[in-house]
Amino acid sequence: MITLLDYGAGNVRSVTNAIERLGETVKVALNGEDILAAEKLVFPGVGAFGNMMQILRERKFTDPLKTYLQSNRPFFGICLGMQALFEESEEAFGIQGLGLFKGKVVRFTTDLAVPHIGWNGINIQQPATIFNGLTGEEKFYFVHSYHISPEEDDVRLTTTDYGYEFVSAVQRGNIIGTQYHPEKSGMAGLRLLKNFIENSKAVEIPVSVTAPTRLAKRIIACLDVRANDRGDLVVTKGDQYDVREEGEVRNLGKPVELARRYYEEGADEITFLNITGFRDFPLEDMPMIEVLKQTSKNVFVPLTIGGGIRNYRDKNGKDYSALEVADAYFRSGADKISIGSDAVTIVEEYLRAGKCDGSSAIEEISKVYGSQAVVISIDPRRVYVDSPGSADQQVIPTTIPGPNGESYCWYECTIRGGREGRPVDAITLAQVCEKLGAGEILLNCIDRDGTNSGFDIELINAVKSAVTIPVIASSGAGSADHFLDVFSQTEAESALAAGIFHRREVPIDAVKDFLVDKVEIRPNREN
Ligand code: 1PR
Repeated sequence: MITLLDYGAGNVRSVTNAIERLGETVKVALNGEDILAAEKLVFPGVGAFGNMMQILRERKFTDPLKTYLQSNRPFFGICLGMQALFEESEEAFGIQGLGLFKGKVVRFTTDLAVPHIGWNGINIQQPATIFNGLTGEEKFYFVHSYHISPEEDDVRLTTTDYGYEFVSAVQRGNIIGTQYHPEKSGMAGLRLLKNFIENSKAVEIPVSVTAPTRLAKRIIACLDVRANDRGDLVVTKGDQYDVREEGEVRNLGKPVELARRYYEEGADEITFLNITGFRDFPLEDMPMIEVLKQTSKNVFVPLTIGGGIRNYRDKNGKDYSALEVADAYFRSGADKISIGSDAVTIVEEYLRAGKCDGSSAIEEISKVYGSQAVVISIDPRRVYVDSPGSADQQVIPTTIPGPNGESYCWYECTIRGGREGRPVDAITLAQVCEKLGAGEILLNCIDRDGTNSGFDIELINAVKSAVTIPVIASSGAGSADHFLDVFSQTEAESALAAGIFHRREVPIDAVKDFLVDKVEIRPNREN
């Protein structure tokens, strides 16, 4: 039996699912006695260091945890669960960690996008049974803005490169911590967990330090989900956001089945968008929560969910915060939430008031779950203008002339699934959202959506160069070449597609086969 430390703000469902998939049972530690009684303890952490330590203290978990760790019984700390083992973190000055390891947690200082999100490699620094059965060449899923900086060299288990080399896992005796998420790292991650569960004593994988590791460009499958006219929840797909064909909502499959197929074909991430979320309330729309729960049982890569994440008042006058909606999604298996329409409203308010007060959904959710868990989904549409000065918005030159030969444009943000245009432009929206604490931009493009005509490279370059957080290029993929275009002509960290995957026009594994040796990717299929 594995004891799982759930302090309330992490996605423990994925870890539980992964452990159960490996045939082991999970008991959640509800109090200090449960921690002290554990035989093997897993501590998954997602969120923010200060919030985590505060909850651990409030629940009186810290002393039992220290006692457990000192007894050298098997412990696996994941991400924040590893960072907690250190003395302190730059993420929360003045708040003490558990202090088992000397050193602190520091913010990335690199020109690359922060958070460091995606699949990166490891260089193994000391022999460890945890890597039995692996080659050391695998990539694992990372998502963090802070990394550990241990003072003692002998605890370094693996290192990873992102702008510079940092320690990505530690080990001392039976205590192991990884910055990467084994529960989100496909078969390689499951193997790590299996070795931990079985307390594997077989051959130890030797030290393998090859070349600097490289972050892979991610290929993301997106599933737009809504109820069709008969009330069945289906994956649909729009043509410039129009999801109806001959009056009927297009039905391209069942969400849970499709997500599993994409995982097996090698998707690096799966995104679900509840496309009627702007009008429905997710906590009443339980099918989406169920979709997440079911998907996370079989899909061991990151899951993002969007649609309807905002403050809400139900018909009885009861108020729910966007944070509560996000809580429900995280607890159902989501790793990131994506905010669309509400982000536009938040940014408009910010621009009007000239400041933020910490109460927006972006600020509240990123404070609890960390900025890496907050994606902003932008649904922009081109507006052509004659000259840079003819609009108040951020205007860019374009090589694709407008209907009247215009050679400039700006990107109008929309809400309610593209139904309503707003005066704020996509570049400004991305910049303000980053300031408020968003960790990633999902950059759609209504003009390209469903057209198979390729990504809007000009839009992606304009937004990517205006922010320091990762950008997901979306809309328009029609061939494997389009992925090469977006990765060679922009700095986008990942590319998302829907239609070509749903229709099997170009499956994910075909995209990856095409990109091998041209772009750094995670090549493995998951079956
Ligand atoms: O506004 O917070 O409730 O979130 C609603 C979410 O639903 C937003 O993220 C918005 O992008 C999405 N959405 C709303 N209506 C539609 C629609 O299509 N009618 N889907 C919609 C947007 C966009 C993409 C799509 C790519 C790739 N889908 O993510 O998957 O364009 O498509 P392609 O490869 O086939 O070209 P809120």
